[in-house]
Amino acid sequence: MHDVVDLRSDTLTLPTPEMREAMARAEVGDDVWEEDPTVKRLEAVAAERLGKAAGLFVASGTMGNLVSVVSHTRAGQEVVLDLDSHIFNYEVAGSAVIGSVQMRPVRTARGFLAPEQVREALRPANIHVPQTGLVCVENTHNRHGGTCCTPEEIAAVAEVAHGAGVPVHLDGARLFNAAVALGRPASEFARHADSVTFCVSKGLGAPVGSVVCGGPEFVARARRVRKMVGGGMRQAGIIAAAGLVALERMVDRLAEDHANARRLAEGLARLPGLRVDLARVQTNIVIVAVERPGGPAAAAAAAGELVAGCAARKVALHAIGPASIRCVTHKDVDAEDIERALEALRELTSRWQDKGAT
Ligand code: TLP
Repeated sequence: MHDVVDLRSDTLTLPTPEMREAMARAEVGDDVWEEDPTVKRLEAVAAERLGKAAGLFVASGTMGNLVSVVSHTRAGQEVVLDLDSHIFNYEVAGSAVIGSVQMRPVRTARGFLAPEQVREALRPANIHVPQTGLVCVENTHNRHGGTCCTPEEIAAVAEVAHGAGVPVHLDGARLFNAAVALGRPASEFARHADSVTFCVSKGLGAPVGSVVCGGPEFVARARRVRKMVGGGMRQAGIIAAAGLVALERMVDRLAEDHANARRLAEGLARLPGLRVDLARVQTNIVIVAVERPGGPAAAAAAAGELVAGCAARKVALHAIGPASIRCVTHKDVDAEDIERALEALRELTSRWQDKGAT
């Protein structure tokens, strides 16, 4: 049980005592000179887990995706990706600013491009059109509620992209959630992608950082781009040490977060005025739609009231749309906390019973 039940994001997880100890003891050097042994170890362990030749420690998932896009593409090329993807929506258009690439967002049913959609989006060799430089896939998918795609689905997309000589980048910020949920090693998801970013700072609990993995030439290019965007960190072993603990100790326990998300989703689905698509609750994210008679404005007002009412009860939620709330479970939310969150929402929505709950 925690003072505040913080369901806003798994980025809010705090480092474990073991991480803090590893940070205090970390052997360090200047990582721009490639002399930090702890960073090198994290990069090697990460690459091995993903079955890739090399890894690169970066400051964030956003930086990992940015250096990947820029390393794979040339200015003026186009990047094919899902309309709801994190790269397209929440990375401040960094790839457009730094990489001078154009995004080609495609609307998908579950957040995952189908091979036919990739085939349709690939540009022909025509003097008028931009050339396709990269295809991006996100797993688990954030805006679609932590849904997973299988290694086979990634393979099918990659087959089309590679057939046209186009590389594939996997935004695997929460790749280990997908691996645990589907019971498949992370390397199976990574196998068909040319590069993968995953975060140690989300459900895995480290305070800072992500690792980009790929082939040696790609990682050498990505290292230069990381330096260009100011991501060359010096004695970064201090934070990489926590990343190693995250990778070595925190992966299997993600199953607890998934069980808590399911408990929360099932409880929320029973409350009046709330709709949860239980089939989409596959990992640690629950998306709740607020539905009220009176249309979108009434639903948005009700969602705002719920978030504020929960905050007053020390339950922190995050609105991701006018009438849509996201709850993310993580290591600092336990089963008792889930009950407290449900209790707060039960109390708040019970007022709607007599007002024609949908
Ligand atoms: N997502 C954050 C916010 O930016 C929305 C969150 O709270 O979920 N890819 C995916 C799929 C992500 O969900 C995120 C973070 C990132 C990349 C970026 O990672 P950071 O925050 O480390 O830059």
